[in-house]
Amino acid sequence: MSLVCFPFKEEDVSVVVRNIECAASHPSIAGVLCVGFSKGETWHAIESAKSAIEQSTGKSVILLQQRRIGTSLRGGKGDGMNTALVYFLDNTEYHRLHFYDADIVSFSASWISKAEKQADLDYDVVRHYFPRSSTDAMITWLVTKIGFALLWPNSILPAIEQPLGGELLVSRKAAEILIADQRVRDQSDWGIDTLYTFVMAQAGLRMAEVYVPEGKVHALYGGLQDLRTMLVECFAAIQSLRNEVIVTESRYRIENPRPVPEAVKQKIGYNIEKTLKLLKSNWSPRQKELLQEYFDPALANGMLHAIEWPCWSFADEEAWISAYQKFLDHFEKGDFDWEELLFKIWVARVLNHTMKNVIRGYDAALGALRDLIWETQHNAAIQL
Ligand code: GDX
Repeated sequence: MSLVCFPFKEEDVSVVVRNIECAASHPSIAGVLCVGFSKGETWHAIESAKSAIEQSTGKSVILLQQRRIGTSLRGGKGDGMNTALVYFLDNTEYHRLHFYDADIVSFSASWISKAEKQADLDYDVVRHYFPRSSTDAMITWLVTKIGFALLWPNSILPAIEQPLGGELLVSRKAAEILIADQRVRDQSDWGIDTLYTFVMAQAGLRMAEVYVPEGKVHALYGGLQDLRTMLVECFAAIQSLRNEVIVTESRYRIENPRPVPEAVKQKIGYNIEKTLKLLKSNWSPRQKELLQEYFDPALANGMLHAIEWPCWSFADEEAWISAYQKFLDHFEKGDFDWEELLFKIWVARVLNHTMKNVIRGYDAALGALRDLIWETQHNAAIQL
């Protein structure tokens, strides 16, 4: 029997409670673990609903506040997920642990069944992937997948569809490997998904990806500003791993995707109007100096022009790969100017993708993203 963990902060309580009830009702699930950032409104709503769900399903609902497991980085989702790993390993009646974001409106029993069925074939890790809009997942595509392709082109990492996905199943073996790793325990922030995925590949775990055709419907972003902290923490996680090597092969299997639903194809993942203003915000003299000292002149000049008038044509695929390598060498997390430069250059890149590729339709946009990963991986591999 398995355990489901929902890490949560503050979310729509009706969605969270419904998801807990849905997981607890599943025949493969013996317990639902809710790991809260703090004892806020969502915590109290779960506390009130807990005994009714336990009575109606006959399963345990455990409510825990996340422990401070990392010591140096911001305490966030990483501490929440690692708290769940520790609980799972201490409670040996559970054989597998599932993670799901608590705010998924489209969550259903089939998400659990799919992962369980795949794990029955002796996979250590089963990850869910789903259709996404062509302007969604811009950290996944431009930061994580690019970083994996540049740094470990011959590993399975660039092939993983959604390496940052918060929906996955781990076996006891995978959980033991993850929590024994100091790098994982230290990654208490948004970088946790990167660390889990990286360590799974480095340890040669058997990994599968299952497809969820209905997609992940969840709380949406406004402007790209909402993603700034996640961007910085996900990039810093990749940067912290840049000198690592992967020598083991992992067994890897992926379920074929289905046609993408029209609603997903037509969705715009962020607010473009709000985002345009970000190009001219928060500039300091030092950011301009760093830009001119470290980055290609065409990109530096383009960014400086964008202070006067929103423009993005300079932030093409090639410019992003070149800038990414400069960031890998010089970026300093916690330094406001470096963080702002990473953020604004990424914003320009996302706008360039939107205006150049997305405008040509969903298939062209996804094709451009896939080509970028393929080319980057290929170029990095021949330079090894
Ligand atoms: N315990 C705990 N502590 N839970 C947290 C924290 C925290 O500090 N921060 C967020 N959560 C919960 C949140 O309530 C939700 O259930 C889940 O974690 C995901 O957070 P959300 O703000 O909805 O993240 P978002 O922007 O949807 O990103 C998620 O999907 C990304 C993706 O699929 O691309 C999240 O799982 C990312 O890690 C993932 O990269």
